[in-house]
Amino acid sequence: PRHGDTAPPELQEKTLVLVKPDAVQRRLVGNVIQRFERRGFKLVAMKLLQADQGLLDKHYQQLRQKPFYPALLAYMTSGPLVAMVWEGYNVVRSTRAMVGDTDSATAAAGTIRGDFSMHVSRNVVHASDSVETAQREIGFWFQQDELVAWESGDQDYTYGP
Ligand code: IDP
Repeated sequence: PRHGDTAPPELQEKTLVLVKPDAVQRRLVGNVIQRFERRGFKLVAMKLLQADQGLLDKHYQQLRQKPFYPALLAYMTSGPLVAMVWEGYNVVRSTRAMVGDTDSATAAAGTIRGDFSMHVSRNVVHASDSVETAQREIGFWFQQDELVAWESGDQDYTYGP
């Protein structure tokens, strides 16, 4: 069995991705997962849940004073979302690039938001914006023992020697 993550530390960077409630309703979960999986990132945690205000107040603590925060809270609690932790080299930066601009209207074609979303208030996904933020956010959404360390059999083909 491939238990334990034996990859070098630079391949073990982790980020939090949320497939937001609009994407769950629109049946886009598989599509979002497929992009990260196909890129070569490693899925190390995933769950479907209904988020509550307490969790979102922590997750979005930087935005609590913004005028759109009540609408953001209503959106993010409107239905279940999928929380995932993805791992790999430079995963935080690469994932932000794959997600695209916050404002869907200017998100580049080929990005998740540029391909699946029309408006900033329904922008399909969240991805952590720095390694430090990712560590903090993963702690809000997952218990330590919900992260599965596993050895991926294709590492040499994904990263080279
Ligand atoms: P990010 O999700 O691209 O990191 P943030 O600025 O951290 O962008 O904003 C968090 C989330 O808040 C956005 O993804 C979006 O759902 C929502 N949001 C940001 N700006 C606006 C706005 O002007 N109107 C409505 N919702 C917004």
